[in-house]
Amino acid sequence: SAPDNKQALISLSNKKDLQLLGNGLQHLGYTIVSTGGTASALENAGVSVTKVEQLTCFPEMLDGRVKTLHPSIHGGILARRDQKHHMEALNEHGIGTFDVVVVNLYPFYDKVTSSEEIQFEDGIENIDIGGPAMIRAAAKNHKDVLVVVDSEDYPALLEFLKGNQYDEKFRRNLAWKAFQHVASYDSAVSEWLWKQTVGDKFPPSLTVPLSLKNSLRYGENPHQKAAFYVDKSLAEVNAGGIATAIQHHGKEMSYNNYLDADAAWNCVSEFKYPTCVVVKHTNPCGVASRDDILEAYRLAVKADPVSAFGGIVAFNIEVDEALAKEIREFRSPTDGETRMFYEIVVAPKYTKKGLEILCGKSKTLRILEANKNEKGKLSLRQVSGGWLAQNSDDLTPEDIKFNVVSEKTPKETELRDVEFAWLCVKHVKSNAIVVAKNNCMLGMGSGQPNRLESLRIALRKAGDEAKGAALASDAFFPFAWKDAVQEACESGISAIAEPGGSIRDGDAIECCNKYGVSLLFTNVRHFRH
Ligand code: 93A
Repeated sequence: SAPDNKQALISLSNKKDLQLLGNGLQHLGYTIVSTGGTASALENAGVSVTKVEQLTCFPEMLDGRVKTLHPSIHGGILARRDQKHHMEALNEHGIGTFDVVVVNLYPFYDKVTSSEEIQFEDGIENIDIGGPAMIRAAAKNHKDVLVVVDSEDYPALLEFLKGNQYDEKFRRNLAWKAFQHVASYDSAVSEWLWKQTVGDKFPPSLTVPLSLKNSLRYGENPHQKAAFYVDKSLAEVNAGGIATAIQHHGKEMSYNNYLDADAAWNCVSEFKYPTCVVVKHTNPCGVASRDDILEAYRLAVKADPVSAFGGIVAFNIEVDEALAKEIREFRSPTDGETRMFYEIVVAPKYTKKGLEILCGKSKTLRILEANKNEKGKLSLRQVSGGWLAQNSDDLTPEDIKFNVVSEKTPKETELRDVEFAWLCVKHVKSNAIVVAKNNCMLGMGSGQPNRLESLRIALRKAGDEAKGAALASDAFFPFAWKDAVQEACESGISAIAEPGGSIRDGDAIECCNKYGVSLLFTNVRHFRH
């Protein structure tokens, strides 16, 4: 245990597990020095404390703005134990050293993002100054001072102190974590201040508080190293989507798994009715909405069973026993024999029984429980040497006016098909074409460098079912005659939705009129490059 003069400094806004920490340190013979609220909480927990004021011989002042900013505190943290003159200086002023510093900061982020609008002054008062100063000082002097900013590290700290062995790696890791903590804190402050000056307008201040979640086995390919970072700000409000999903079962998530699961979850989350989305290589290849989710699942797989094999299946409602059984047993529609195989199942919830059955499907099947996706997120993409930032594409069919520009007006059912196709096409890589009917995607063409080719792929997949179905295109048709619009009309499509805005819009309208097809302009484009 520690010699008599060992001291620990504790100053915490979040007092989680404080008793465990205080008792543990006291038990190991540490003298505990603490700030006002923390000292009271420790005393209530039966731990004896020395108040900071007793060391500084100075009261807390300026409404607490100056509590620990004093040489008696910072001298005790920063002094180099291996420098004789440092230790002499401490002796001369009667300052003792600190061996352990445990601090977490004013809850700035929670305050400024809480649902109640806070006053500017209130935000300012929640900027912690003394806390980061102690954390940074201790992290700088980690050779002799252990710095802890996360209550999850208390057990490891106490265990380490019991062992009494010098471990450079452990100390450096704590120091790294400490600087990460302060950096993300400061980035939250700077983002908030930026918003106070530009409002919610673009561009935002780009200091996203990312924290390393874990290393991945490899990237898109085995020869690429990879890691996964989460946006701490979203994780804290439980809106991290796939990044903060709980994995109940299965093999470790890979880089490509995260991309695909994200695409599937983003797509399925947009639908209001019970919906199943099957994704392959970030593209939805099957989508169906039904009151009966079992039927929705079967239809989504049937849309393209070859692509669905080895894909990601996502639901926007709870997976119960019946649905889990269906997922386990369903045979590939291609041969009616092979059981379907998937990489991942994603859903907002599972019943106990449902989860049990899915776990039994295969050892490797990854089962994810994802939480909500925040709207209005910033979407970032990297290019060589920089980043592109944009608002996420949050428009849904309800935000869009489907203007009929053809002579034929679509029937109510056709209009619903158009809206369904439109919601699907938003999630398909450009050039994107979706054919849909009766709340079910029948075919899609994605990622082709020309629209006609995407259209042909979508129509081929839909086959005979294209007759009477709706077709959506993520951007306008540059040509109509002897091109995409005419081919769509000839295949028996009954309604087409596209943004409009081409210099040949007139040709598209004329062509649809000739074939008696409804044409609707949305004035909204959904590129996905
Ligand atoms: O207002 S401060 O920036 N000035 C300081 O000198 C100071 N020292 C510690 N905030 C300061 N702290 C913060 O007080 C700590 O970071 C911690 O979050 C909080 C603990 O206060 P209490 O123990 O009174 O609850």
